[in-house]
Amino acid sequence: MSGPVDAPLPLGMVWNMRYGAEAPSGTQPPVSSDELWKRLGDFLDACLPVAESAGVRLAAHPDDPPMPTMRGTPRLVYQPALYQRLLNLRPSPANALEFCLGTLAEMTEGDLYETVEQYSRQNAIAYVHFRNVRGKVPQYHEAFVDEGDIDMPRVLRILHRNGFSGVLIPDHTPQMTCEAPWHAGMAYAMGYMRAALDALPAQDRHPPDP
Ligand SMILES: [Mn+2]
Repeated sequence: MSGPVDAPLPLGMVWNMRYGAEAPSGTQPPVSSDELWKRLGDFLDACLPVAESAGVRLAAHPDDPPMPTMRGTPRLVYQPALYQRLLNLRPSPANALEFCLGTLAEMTEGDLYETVEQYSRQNAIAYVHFRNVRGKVPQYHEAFVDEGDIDMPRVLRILHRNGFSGVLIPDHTPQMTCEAPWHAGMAYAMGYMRAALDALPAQDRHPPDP
């Protein structure tokens, strides 16, 4: 692959965000995957003790789109198994996952339902990005919540069976042609989520926290 996908990031930018307004011209030097994982370890060493003492869970989103590299920069979590590497790097209740179903479904390896099983059984999911897609990298489309490749009620059944009691939030959806293109898509997803939760078999439901 070549072109803009491989163009290195300018200094002072991280993806589409500028963090250094006074940065000189030029591009960021390359960094290895091992170095990036080492930096993540350093970050977690600094943040986890504070999070643990404050009762906060750090929740890592997978890299979206889940490619091994983007613009010459390696990415951390671009296959489902790499979530386990992140958890194993610094095991802690505060080192948890922002479990983005859409991004996980875009990944080329693994079975999505086994992935939900694996991480919910470990109580590693802090919260869920509830969205759907069709296809996998590099060819995929973001879809409405009920028209993608993921069987969303099946995901909910696994989460409930494993006692997940965290939050589901809608993630990006296609925009509709109306006066509130973004909010209409969100409302559609929210209504779907409410109905899907109501439709869960009673025996799968986790009792509410005391
Ligand atoms: Mn997401």
